[in-house]
Amino acid sequence: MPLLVFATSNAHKTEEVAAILGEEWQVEDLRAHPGVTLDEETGDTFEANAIIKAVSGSRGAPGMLVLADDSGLEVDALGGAPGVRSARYAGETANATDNRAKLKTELAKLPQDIRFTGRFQCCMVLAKDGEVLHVTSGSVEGRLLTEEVGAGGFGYDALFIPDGFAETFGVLPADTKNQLSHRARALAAMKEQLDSLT
Ligand code: ITT
Repeated sequence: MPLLVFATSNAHKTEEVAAILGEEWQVEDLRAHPGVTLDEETGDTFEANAIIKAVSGSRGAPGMLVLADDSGLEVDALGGAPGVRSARYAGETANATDNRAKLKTELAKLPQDIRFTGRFQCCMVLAKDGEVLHVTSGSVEGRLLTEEVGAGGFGYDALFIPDGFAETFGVLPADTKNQLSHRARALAAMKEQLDSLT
């Protein structure tokens, strides 16, 4: 089974990527590669930050295929926020609970008669030995709730209902999320490239 080093500290992302790739790839994240350090995410776009993570990660894991994911939530009524700052929306040391609380606070300041449309975005970058091999992206449109529903998933999942469904990613089964999410779509495009390398 070929090995893919996933340059993330977010175990939820790893769980999703491993489930989507299935038996064909062995996915190991930074927990299995504690010596690999990633450069700071200083980019203004998902792509710029995914490139930073993939390139720096691949320099620390010579000869290995390294994948990075930069992702986040865009809310139209908030001008696209939290966007690339999704992981740090409530502050540099914020956790997911803090970030959801901040989002609920911001949404509560707006007129409540509008539908809060938005999307999850994901950019994935594959790199080896400091060189970018391939870049893909994916998104999933939906709407935001002002109160959490469901305990599944992670991050903003309990506040997001994907278009075509009546329940949040916090309620929908992981299998369903993994068929239609931003991450699933970016990874489906990346899979062709991965398969061509084995
Ligand atoms: P790494 O940088 O180590 O990969 P991270 O969680 O900091 O982990 P990002 O910088 O890409 O990753 O930030 C992504 C944030 O966007 C994440 O922390 C969540 O708040 C949110 N997010 C991304 N994908 C999500 C998903 O599928 N469900 C819910 N929230 C998501």
